[in-house]
Amino acid sequence: MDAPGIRGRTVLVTGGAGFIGSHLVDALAPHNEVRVLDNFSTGSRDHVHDDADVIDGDVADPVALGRAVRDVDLVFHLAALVSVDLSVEQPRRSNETNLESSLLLLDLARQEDARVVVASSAAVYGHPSELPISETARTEPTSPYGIQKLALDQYARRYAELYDLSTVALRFFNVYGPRQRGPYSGVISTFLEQARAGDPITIEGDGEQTRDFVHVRDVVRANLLAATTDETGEAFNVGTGERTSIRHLAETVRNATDSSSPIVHRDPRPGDITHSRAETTKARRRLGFDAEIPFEAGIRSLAGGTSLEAAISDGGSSADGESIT
Ligand code: UD2
Repeated sequence: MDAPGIRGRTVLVTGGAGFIGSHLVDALAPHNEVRVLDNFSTGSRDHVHDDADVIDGDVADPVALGRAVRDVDLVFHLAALVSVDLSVEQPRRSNETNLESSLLLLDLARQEDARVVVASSAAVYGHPSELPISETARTEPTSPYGIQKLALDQYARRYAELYDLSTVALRFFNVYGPRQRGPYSGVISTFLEQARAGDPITIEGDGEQTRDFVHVRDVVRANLLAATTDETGEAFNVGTGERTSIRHLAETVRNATDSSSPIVHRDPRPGDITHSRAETTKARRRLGFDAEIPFEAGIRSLAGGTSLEAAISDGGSSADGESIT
């Protein structure tokens, strides 16, 4: 995907070797000077576009961060310790990466007068007080990770007001797509791996819980829109507005991979969120963002090596209805 309207800029993508960041860099690199700051703890060099300048460093290192932000006019801040479990085990360590570094980044961006798009999360809502979840819903995070993302989200918005810094916070729902990997990568990549290996597909709990799965290509588009919108100082949900049950997901993955893996159940995850689904009106009206990749097509292309375009034109869209079964 190309980055319409973003040309000739000097752009920093923190976490640019990671799952979402590397796709964003691919969209920006053809027409911009792109710098990537990544410590390669979970990201991969193979996923970084050849034209990007790579700084191998940690966002928690003020020297590396200072170097990365110098002379940029746009920052996408995606670097984070994304493991919720790790944040529970080591809240201060994850706070250092997810919040303290982010605060320094916002201060450095002020010096450059750079726009900052920050990766917030549906984790800010905790157990939702309403469904679908609007941006004004109660925020009651259930983990240090969620608390850190909420603080970042609020800092970004307040920096717009207090210091006239152009910021946008994007609250990602359950993002999936190519290059998602590793132990914290989420249920879709876990199920795909299990199905491909012929291992049991393990549903935690009864599988009736639901999520709003949004394809990384849509998430990239939301980031690009955030880079140029006049609606700064705001937080936007980035989801599809649809819900998919984990049971339906397991069946879809099994079919898409032609796998004969059994679908099995184990204990529910303690404290699991039962339902999560984005209210998308604000993002549609004010950011011009509407998710375009239908869930079934997204899964089929991921599973089968078909291009997303082919999978979409093939049909099987769930865009006009909920894919819950
Ligand atoms: C997502 C985010 C997390 C945080 C959280 C906030 C991802 C990968 N994680 O966690 O960072 O923002 O939302 O609420 O997007 N499941 C199974 N079998 C498995 C793995 C998972 O049944 O092998 C279930 C799990 O119990 C849960 C659902 O699938 O009900 C989704 O799990 P997840 O870890 O992909 O994502 P989530 O929503 O817990």
